[in-house]
Amino acid sequence: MPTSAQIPNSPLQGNLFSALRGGFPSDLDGVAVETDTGLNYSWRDLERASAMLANLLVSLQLPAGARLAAQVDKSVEAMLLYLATLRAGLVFLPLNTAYQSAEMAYFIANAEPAVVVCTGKNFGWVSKIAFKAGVAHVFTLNDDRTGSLLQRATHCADQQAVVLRAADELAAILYTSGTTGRSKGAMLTHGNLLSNAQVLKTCWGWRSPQAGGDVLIHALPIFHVHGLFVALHGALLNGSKMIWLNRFEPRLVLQAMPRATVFMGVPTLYVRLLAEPELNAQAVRHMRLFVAGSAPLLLETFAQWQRQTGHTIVERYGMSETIMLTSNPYFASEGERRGGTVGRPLPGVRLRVVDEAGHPLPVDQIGSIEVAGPNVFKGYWRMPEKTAEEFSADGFFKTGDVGRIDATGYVTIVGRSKDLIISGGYNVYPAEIEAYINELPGVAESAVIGVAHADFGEVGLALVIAKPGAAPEPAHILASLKAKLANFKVPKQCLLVPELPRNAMGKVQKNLLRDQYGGL
Ligand code: MCA
Ligand code: AMP
Repeated sequence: MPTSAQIPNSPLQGNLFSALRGGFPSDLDGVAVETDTGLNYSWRDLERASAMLANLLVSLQLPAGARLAAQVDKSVEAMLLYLATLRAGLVFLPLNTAYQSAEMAYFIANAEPAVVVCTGKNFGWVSKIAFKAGVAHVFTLNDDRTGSLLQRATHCADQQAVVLRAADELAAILYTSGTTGRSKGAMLTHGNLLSNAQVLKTCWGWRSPQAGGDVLIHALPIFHVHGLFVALHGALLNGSKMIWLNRFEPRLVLQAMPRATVFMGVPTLYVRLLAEPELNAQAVRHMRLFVAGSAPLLLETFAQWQRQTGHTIVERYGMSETIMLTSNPYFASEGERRGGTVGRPLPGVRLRVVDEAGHPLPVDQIGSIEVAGPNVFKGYWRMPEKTAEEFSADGFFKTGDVGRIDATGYVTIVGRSKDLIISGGYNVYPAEIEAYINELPGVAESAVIGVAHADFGEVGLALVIAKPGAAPEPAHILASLKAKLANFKVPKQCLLVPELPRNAMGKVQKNLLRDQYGGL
């Protein structure tokens, strides 16, 4: 892996969009994005359409730092909205399309966006929440290139002077749920995002268009770090074409592979691709790089991918608060790609493992992972105390992940100190689900734990104690949760139990529950 000194020294000053735009190839008429519905967007299209949308946003005359919240289905136009938000110097707040009204009401009240963009089908309830919270502008954007946002933007000029932003100004806020209380908005700056994108460009050997070029299969959602930043920034900064899938569909990915070179996915995507009989060395012959992350990649999946395709997946590790932290080497000269590990810290990232007192631990000892570097976020939105709690006295961010570093610098994540379930690459915080369950009639208390799942890696299991004399129906409990929460957060199973094991402090011992029910 290159050292920080070898990372290209592009200026970290300025608007991230300008740096991404600087990566576009000189021939702007070439294809930048090809969709599965047969549409082609040239680099000039990306430049012009993002300028038009940015001009629309600039015309709203919003103050610096104003937020634009988007809960829209994946589409090229949704990606252009992100680029336009950067261009206009506003702060992008992507929201998972699975979020329902209570979740949306919280994000909108907490972030106080000036602009909300939602789908036409959700306009009724989303605009109600937004207007009630004082949002001045609500637009719609659908994945078939319709909606008021595009209608309004068609009247705007297709050239725009990118609004200047300093490296430490906010580019995006990503909400990440907390182990206690409500979600926290991780504030990422233009500098955070650009420095990380530049490091990954070098580490993963992105091939410039002059050197044959790369083609990325973009199959991830664009409301989280993996799809929005790691995949998208990589392609744009390198001037690489994207084969754009609005939904992950294994057959479409397989069809795209003969024309592509790079694929990024959460482990569930690899598990589902492995189930395709056509996935073999011939199918991936044109590919050069497979990246996995967001959740632990099972050794079994890593090894089966090697056997079935002849390719070795590059597993990397990241967080919403830090973007990417470590990666297995891409170049053989920098070491082997080791399954079960997340590789070495990226250039510029300082990563240490500490004991409970915060003292760094020697090689191979297990402890809490802490990190520092240009990629580490600015803090949680309007939560200075929470921010202070999550940083050590000497400025390292406490990831909540537990791991070790071996003598060769490879990091292995062995668990989490935070009570978190990662299901199909989405984070689910048991505390949030338990709070909903505990409010249901007939429920005394509950505990939600993660259990192994062949497809999603991990899924939630709800263990519920009934109130004396009550007999709440597990199926009703799950149905009630489905009506209120994003679908991926709903536990896949619910069991009534007589008691929950507790330690001397009265805290539920989830490790014991995982031992007892983990095999379900
Ligand atoms: C869908 N379902 C899920 C999940 N997704 N259940 C648990 N976990 C999930 N992840 C459920 C739905 O509730 C629904 O259940 C049923 O599965 C089918 O839903 P559908 O939408 O059709 O599912 P799908 O399209 O097959 O989606 C599965 C998926 C998707 C493609 C794996 O979850 C996905 O795109 N995951 C990627 C997430 C991601 O990008 N993570 C990166 C975060 P029912 O019918 O009962 O309602 S960034 C990050 O973590 C850090 C920074 C990092 O390191 O990258
Ligand atoms: P998020 O807050 O959604 O960004 O999720 C970040 C969390 O995902 C990290 O703190 C890790 O627990 C987990 N994670 C990301 N990549 C990996 C990986 N390669 N292996 C294990 N866990 C991972």
